[in-house]
Amino acid sequence: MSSAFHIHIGGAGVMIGDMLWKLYEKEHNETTQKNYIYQEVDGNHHPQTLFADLDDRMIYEVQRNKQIKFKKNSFLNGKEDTSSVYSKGAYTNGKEIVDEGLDFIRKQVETMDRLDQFIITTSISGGTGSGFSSLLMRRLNVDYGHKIKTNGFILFPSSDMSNSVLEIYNAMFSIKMTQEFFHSIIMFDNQSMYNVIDQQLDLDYLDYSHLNNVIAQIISSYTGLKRFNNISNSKLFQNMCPYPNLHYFIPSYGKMSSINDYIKKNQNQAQFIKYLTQKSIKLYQCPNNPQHLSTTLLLRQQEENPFYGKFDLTLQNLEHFYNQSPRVFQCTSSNYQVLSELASMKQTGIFFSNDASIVYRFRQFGQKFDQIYAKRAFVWTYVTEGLEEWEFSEGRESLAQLQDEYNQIITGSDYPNGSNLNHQQ
Ligand SMILES: Nc1nc2c(ncn2[C@@H]2O[C@H](COP(=O)(O)OP(=O)(O)OP(=O)(O)O)[C@@H](O)[C@H]2O)c(=O)[nH]1
Ligand SMILES: [Mg+2]
Repeated sequence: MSSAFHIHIGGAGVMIGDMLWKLYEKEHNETTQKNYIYQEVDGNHHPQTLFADLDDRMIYEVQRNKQIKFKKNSFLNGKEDTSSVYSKGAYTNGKEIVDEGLDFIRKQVETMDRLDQFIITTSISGGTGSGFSSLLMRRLNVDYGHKIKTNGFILFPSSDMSNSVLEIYNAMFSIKMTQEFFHSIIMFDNQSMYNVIDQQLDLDYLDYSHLNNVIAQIISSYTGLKRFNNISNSKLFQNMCPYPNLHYFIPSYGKMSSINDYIKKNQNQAQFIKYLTQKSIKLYQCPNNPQHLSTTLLLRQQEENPFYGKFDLTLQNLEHFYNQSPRVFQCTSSNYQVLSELASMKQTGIFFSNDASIVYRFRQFGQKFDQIYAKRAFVWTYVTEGLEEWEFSEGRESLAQLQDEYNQIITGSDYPNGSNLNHQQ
């Protein structure tokens, strides 16, 4: 029996983790493979996880929930957050607690059956989410190397929201970590999620809990393949990477409904797929058209739906590089909700795309960075906390290299229609 270990880092990462474990708790009775994420001691199930933050406020929020039997060594905090400075997370403040964190992970992992993956949630705009994640992931990589898959569900800076200078720097320093220490990255940004949720739900207000709920639902369906159905998910993302470095995925999720609007009618499957694959519900939005290198559809409902195995023309008609058909996974379980104003749907789906159109966002992100770095704004803030100045260009070069790799595929001879694509570079 394989197992997964969850690591939630920084304020946003910890709150996403909080939502996720609440959801797992709701799903507990239906979960057949409990050891995948829990350790069982005397009939109690203890989450195999680490919540790590440099201050204790969010951690304290998680600990308030006494229903879930977290272990003591699932919580790691320092004395003070980073005030949004990567280098405090990666060097000064982070250094004080990283060994303890690794020890907490090791002790838990030792009790697990056969660890096959780490699942990480974090926001790389934050100083802890970027800096401490980079430090911890580098150290984990030394200890666990390439034996264990590392899958990140990661918040990137939004494109239009007024990102602070520090958020842009933090995210730029993190690109290298996403390249070197992760096998797959599922990308989100708050603004895209706001848009998609607002489009699907008619709620009076939206806050972080709604955004975190969406990410939690996606992770839950992904681990649900194993937890409910004992289907291995460990190659799901790996099989979507034509090249190992191109491991960035855009998810779409639907449908959501508030309890008040819930209409109990079956959705037509073809329309449902069409809905899920439309551009406007991506949780990391790019203005240009999708350029799918590979895609996977993950559906969740109580009974397996044979329709998707036999007749997935809507999917096959999606334009793909390499003429590959999308793969379809079915997670058979109810769709639980933690937020009481949301309805538990009969069916939900996630459409994951390894979508080369993200180069647009990478380019935009690089330009923002260049503008602020040209003025050398706040460089001193990072340097006084142990960062070497060459790391600014190292981060930028990692991004440029990644852009190049995607560009080569889009314009390369690999794809006969490459030159006709609506690619903006
Ligand atoms: N989706 C979502 N975003 C959040 C949440 N909390 C904060 N954010 C956003 O995530 C970014 C990083 O914030 P945090 O995660 O709080 O920062 P951190 O990693 O703890 O880093 P420091 O506190 O600066 O040391 C900011 O842009 C916030 O707006 C959350 O619960 N959910
Ligand atoms: Mg914080």
